[in-house]
Amino acid sequence: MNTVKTFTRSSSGGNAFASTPRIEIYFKTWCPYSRWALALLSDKGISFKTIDVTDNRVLEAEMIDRSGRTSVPQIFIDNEGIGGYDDLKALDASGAFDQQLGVDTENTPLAA
Ligand SMILES: N[C@@H](CCC(=O)N[C@@H](CS)C(=O)NCC(=O)O)C(=O)O
Repeated sequence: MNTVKTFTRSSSGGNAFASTPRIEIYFKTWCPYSRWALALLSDKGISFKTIDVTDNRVLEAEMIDRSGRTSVPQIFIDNEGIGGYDDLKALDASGAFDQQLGVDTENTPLAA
């Protein structure tokens, strides 16, 4: 549920269809935490939905309703709120985010 089929690289080096999580981010243009979160997501090379709540009270209310928080950014993975930039950064640092994205982080060196 809440996943999209996408063509992605598999860890074996071939190509395979895999389910990637649906990522959404509510943000404000002037907020540095929002910019850092957007940059982190962009660096992953994944597609994600951006929701600009800078001057949009309706969408901001939706964000608060869904997340229970008033600060931006608010990030959702498969409809589940994970929090803001600090939370995304921690998830990424732990390797769990890449795992959810199906990214190979092993960096196995090539045999000589
Ligand atoms: N720890 C949060 C900090 C986010 C934050 O402080 N955002 C500011 C704007 S840059 C904000 O929304 N402040 C208003 C509030 O906290 O309600 C994160 O990493 O996302």
